[in-house]
Amino acid sequence: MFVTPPYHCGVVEAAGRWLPLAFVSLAGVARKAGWEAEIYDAMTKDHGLKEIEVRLRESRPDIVATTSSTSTIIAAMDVLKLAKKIDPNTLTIAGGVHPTFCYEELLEENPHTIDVIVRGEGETTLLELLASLGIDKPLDNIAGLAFNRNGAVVSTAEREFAKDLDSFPMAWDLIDWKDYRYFVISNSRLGVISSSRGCNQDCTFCSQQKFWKQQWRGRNPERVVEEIQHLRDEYGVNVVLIADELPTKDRGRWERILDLLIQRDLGVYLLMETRVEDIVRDKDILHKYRRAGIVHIYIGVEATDQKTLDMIKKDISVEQSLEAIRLIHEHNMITETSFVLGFPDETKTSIARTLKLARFYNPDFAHFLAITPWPYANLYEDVKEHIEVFDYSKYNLIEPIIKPTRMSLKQIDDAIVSCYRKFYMNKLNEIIALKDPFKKRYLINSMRVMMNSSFLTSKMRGLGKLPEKVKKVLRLLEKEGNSNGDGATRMKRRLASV
Ligand code: B12
Repeated sequence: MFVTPPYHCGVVEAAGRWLPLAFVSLAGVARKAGWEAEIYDAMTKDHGLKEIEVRLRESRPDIVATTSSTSTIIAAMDVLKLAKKIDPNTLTIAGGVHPTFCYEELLEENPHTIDVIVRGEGETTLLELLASLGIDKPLDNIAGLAFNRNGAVVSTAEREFAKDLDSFPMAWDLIDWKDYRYFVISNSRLGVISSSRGCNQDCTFCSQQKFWKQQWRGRNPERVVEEIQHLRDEYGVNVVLIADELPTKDRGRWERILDLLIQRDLGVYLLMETRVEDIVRDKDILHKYRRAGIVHIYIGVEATDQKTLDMIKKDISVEQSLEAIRLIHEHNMITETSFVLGFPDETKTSIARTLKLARFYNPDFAHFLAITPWPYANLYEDVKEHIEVFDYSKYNLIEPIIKPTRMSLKQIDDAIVSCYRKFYMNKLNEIIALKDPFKKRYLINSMRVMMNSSFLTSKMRGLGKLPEKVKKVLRLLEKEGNSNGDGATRMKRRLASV
């Protein structure tokens, strides 16, 4: 049984319910090794340890496997502890980015909880591990593992990356499809796919390029589009998140995916992330993005001054970011970006400058994130003296972890909320004036979703009466959306009275 850690911090899950893609290929692999597999997305079902215990007692799995990033590691360990409590003979497996890098610390601190850690890409390692059970093959010969033996941590050879990402037997039939929705688009069923793995960049705050060893592998465009079609035809999926770090890396491959999507006209909305320089590079084919179904692009702008961009090795220029946002808007797609706050030299003045520039860039959505030093990211060494929070469950990009020299953690926390508030208050008038009905509805729904996000509502409560005011404005906007063309001027007048 593959179980997601029951962890919530109220940000991304406010926008939808996202399926655990890693488990789809891992469960497929488990079946290939001759096991029966079950995917239990406790996080999405909002199940806590009590419900998980009931489900484990009902299913009585021989093996319980979980996945974890840094913020979810404590919740992941709780799941495995529970599995051991119910039946000490259950084999427990952990995988994902945090266990991959922090396997020594985890195995030392949880010797009776984790039996095996799968380091790095999971499919081939899991296949070999599962096939070895019961025939007493020593784990030492399986690359990509770590485990305790006689009180010492053993790690086996590095696992090489799979040559063919299209070869995994995806267990889509094990997904409980009714759970997955994107709240921004009504009547949606949300799928998640991966068209490539890896990133060749060197950004010091990120862990993904380290996880994938700065290598990038793309899937066959035909297979990617067939998969989207399969999800639509078989499970009614009409919105798909492309989970890749960098789907656009190979322009030829990417354009082929776009062309195939246009040809097949699947009627599926696509959400994706990429880098600003690829958007600028693709100026001449951006019209194909929208026609292929791409409606929402997240680009990591991260910082608004060149000095910080260079410091974090983002390898982009301020001008490129500005141009990328402009281009995406020109093609009627929605832009989302993040700005990272709380570097050691942060001051109130530098935050005010970031906010001002965020408004100048003017993406549809801006996130103001607290810089978070994953203990294995390159940034960690640069900032470790400034770390004041050591509880991993707070390593979620919203809770400040680093104390800048001239600001307190509380001041960073307040500044983040204040940036959100000021940025979005400005947005409302813009939304009213939008001409494109799809984009307008999308942004209105998103604003509502954001205001329902537990992260923002709980933090804003202490900072004035904004939520009530924004809710009122949104109600008015919604009314307008439903009334087929109540003019922008009339709406502006009404809004002014709020
Ligand atoms: C989709 C996604 C989500 C979904 C998760 C849905 C789900 N249940 O899986 C949602 C939207 C809920 C989400 C939330 C968050 N996310 Co997120 N998310 C992603 C994203 C974009 C894709 C993940 C994915 O599916 N990858 C594809 C699969 C195939 O790769 P994989 O997960 O790494 O799995 C492979 C291996 O790691 C390994 N493996 C993984 N698990 C296991 C388990 C076993 C048993 C085995 C054998 C192997 C194994 O094998 C897999 C196949 O090879 C990644 C970025 C990325 N591109 O990966 C960020 C990412 C994982 N998220 C991140 C963060 C920070 C968060 C949030 C804290 C953000 C927030 N403030 O809300 C929350 C945490 C909430 C939570 N409960 O998880 C960070 C984690 C950073 C870190 N080092 O800790 C990432 C890396 C983004 C980034 N660039 O920094 N996220």
